[in-house]
Amino acid sequence: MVRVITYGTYDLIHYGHIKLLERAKALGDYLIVGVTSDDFDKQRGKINVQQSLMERIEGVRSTGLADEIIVEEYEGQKIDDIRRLGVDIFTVGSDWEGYFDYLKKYCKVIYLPRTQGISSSDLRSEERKTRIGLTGESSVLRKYLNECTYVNGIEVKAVYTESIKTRNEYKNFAVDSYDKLLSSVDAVYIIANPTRHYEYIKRALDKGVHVLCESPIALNENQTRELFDLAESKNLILMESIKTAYATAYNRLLLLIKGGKIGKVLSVDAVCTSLKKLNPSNIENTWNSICAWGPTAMLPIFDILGANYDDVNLTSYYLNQDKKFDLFTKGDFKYHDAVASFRVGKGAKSESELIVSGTLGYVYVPAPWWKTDYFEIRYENPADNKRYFYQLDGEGIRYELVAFLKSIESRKNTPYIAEDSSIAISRVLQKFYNNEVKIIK
Ligand code: C2G
Repeated sequence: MVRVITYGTYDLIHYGHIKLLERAKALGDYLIVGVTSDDFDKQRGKINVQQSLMERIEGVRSTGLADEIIVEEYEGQKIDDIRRLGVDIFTVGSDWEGYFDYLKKYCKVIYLPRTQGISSSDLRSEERKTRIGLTGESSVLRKYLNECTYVNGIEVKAVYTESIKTRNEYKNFAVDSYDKLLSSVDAVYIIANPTRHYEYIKRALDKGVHVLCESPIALNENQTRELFDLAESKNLILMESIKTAYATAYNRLLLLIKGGKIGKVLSVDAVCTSLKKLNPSNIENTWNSICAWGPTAMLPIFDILGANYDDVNLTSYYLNQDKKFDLFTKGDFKYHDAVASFRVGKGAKSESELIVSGTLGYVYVPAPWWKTDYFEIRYENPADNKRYFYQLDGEGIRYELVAFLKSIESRKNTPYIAEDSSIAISRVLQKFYNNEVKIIK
């Protein structure tokens, strides 16, 4: 019996895939199809896959051509599979010509002519692309402009920045008013001065435009609640942008903690510092420490312990007497059965790590933990320590944009940042701006 194997994503299965499977089947007597896992696709840069692994497996099964279906999860698995499953022939479409010649040591390798004129990515982007606008006063806009190119189904239509100088950098995208931008897009990404976010978001939602806004959404709890209610009433998406939430490693450490790997969590301690040269003459347009880093630092606290803390105390070291710009802020949370802290600073430097302490062990994420691809779970006996690595491309921005697009298409808010967390972040910021803060200086 001649055993044949082939692999693929098989997203939105189409006749190109089916013709490949038919010819693969005809090469032997038994056909094994390896369908790629979501993680493996992400690792190899396929971030636009529309269907889940199970839907894609079901698609392959429905052709009736596969005698066996397995999941491809890691680089190099093909060699394992060929040896383990006694495969005689490996085959794949000619778009991979030469790429798998290394398998000739283990079995026959045949490249079958690819079917012209159809591909999953064409099917994906056949639907009207979501027109997105970018607005704000930050170099991060350039990053988003670049990251949008990785996301199928998104088209950048307009960029609005208040400063003419920055606007000129975005030549063919630049528009000279925010209203003009809103009238030409379906969705907008906002990274303005935090004091302006509420107004920018409200104007977008009032115009029926979906919103992805750099955290904080607003500087007080009521405004954040009001904006989420407004979005819901208009069947629009309002999504908070904290890139860390979309990093695979961060999401995996949350799952391991929730699965009890370190026992009961007693403390979450996050540090985010980045010493920046501050320009005192432009300080009102500069993000202070608690806005620039507070949401990121608070995210793991609320993701792991929830947003219903009993109390929070803030201690800040201010730039000057007006107490609006903190160079450094420490936040201490008390929960009914745990504690948490964050330390953030644009005028201070510390070890920017994340440590989650539990009754069985702890999670250690090295600096810069907020864009990490690596973490450890450590125990009393170092021999039991475990290390995890998950590739992160583009600091998580492209995954965030894919999540935003999927939320718009499904009209369901992203599960990555709970609305309660967004509201709790605004509540803490409200405490800061109400000067309910102990002062270092
Ligand atoms: N295919 C084809 N004609 C098309 C589209 C795809 O013959 N119009 C073939 C591909 O060459 C591949 C299979 O169908 O052999 C599945 O294609 P994809 O789902 O796009 O997956 P891909 O990432 O190309 O799979 O490690 C091997 C790769 O996973 C190959």
